[in-house]
Amino acid sequence: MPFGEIVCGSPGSGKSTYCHGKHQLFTALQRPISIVNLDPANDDLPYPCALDIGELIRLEDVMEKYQLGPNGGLVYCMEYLEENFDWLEEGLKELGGDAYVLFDLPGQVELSTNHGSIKKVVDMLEKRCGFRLAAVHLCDAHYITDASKYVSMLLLSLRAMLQLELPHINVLSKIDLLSQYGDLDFNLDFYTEVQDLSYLENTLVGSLPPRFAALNMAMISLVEDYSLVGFETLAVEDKTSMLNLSRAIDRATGYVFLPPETTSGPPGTVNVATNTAQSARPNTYALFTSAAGPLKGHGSDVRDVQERWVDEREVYDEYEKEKWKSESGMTPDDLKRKENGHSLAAKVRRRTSTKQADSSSAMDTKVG
Ligand SMILES: Nc1nc2c(ncn2[C@@H]2O[C@H](COP(=O)(O)OP(=O)(O)O)[C@@H](O)[C@H]2O)c(=O)[nH]1
Ligand SMILES: [Mg+2]
Repeated sequence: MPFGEIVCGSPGSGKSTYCHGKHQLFTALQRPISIVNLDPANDDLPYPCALDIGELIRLEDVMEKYQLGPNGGLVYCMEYLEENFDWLEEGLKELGGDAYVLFDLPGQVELSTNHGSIKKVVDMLEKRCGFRLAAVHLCDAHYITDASKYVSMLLLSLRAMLQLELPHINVLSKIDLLSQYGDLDFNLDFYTEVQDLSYLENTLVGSLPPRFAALNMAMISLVEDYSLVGFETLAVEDKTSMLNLSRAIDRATGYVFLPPETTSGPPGTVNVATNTAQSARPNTYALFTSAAGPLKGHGSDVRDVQERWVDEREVYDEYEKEKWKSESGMTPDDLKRKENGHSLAAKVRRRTSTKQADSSSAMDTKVG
């Protein structure tokens, strides 16, 4: 059975970066993963893409042909995708029945909160292609620094939950940048657990004209009535953060990862290669780490996240730098510089070989 994530959220919330990061992580873990880009505005894809909506329809062509702006063009593209779902279905079939697919959606939030096409595409993915899906809704953590922006983010998240009707994980992305925005009014768990929003009243009344404050309070009571919204956190370059989010998503979809037989499990894991008894359960470790029970370990609690990224960020950064250095002989910055150097060298090599090919074909033409 194929599994997948509908990755949605406002422009710049980190959707494509998250897909790229998850691709790197899962490839290292030998977990299956493919990415389908459904955002026609994504020109420069950072990740290897199994299917790209650009092969079906291009935003610039639509805007030019129908004289539409970018938003109208995107609505057209999504309606076109809905009408031509066969294209997506065929492409997904090629990924096989055990595929794990990330769908990178456009950032125009109305498409996942109001307009019907994405909802219909999601329904067809479930009903026609047999996908088990979760929605992963990324929200820039910057919004929690301002009470009224936080309220609008809550409303947006609630709207997406009600529209998509999927197991839903809201995520505060770029949590690593939070300490740059100054002190928060409350601890991080206040914002992620969305327990008692009435505490926001003082801030809202103090910072907004009375009518807007009243409007915000009305929205708060609506969010509280539904009692659905909560948040996970994400710092995409932090492995612990990515693993914890992945486990939360696995629990929502019911996905159980079976590590390949050749990988060595932690102590206590039944070794399938040598133990052929009927009762041997190859997935005991995977089952109990991902699909069952509350998340355990460092970083799984929001208070750990607060300590790592808000209260003691410099201390942890320094500690991790030292750890990297002692393990690999390089700091993360050195490693990044080295990787950039490699990709720059590869770019230069590509350029030179294209230039050589161009000049030799030009020569051929002249000779011909
Ligand atoms: N510091 C930090 N930056 C991030 C993170 N995720 C994304 N970004 C940056 O946010 C910007 C927008 O990300 P992008 O993936 O293009 O957003 P999208 O429009 O939602 O696809 C890029 O400059 C990313 O490098 C994160 O976890 N931490
Ligand atoms: Mg993007």
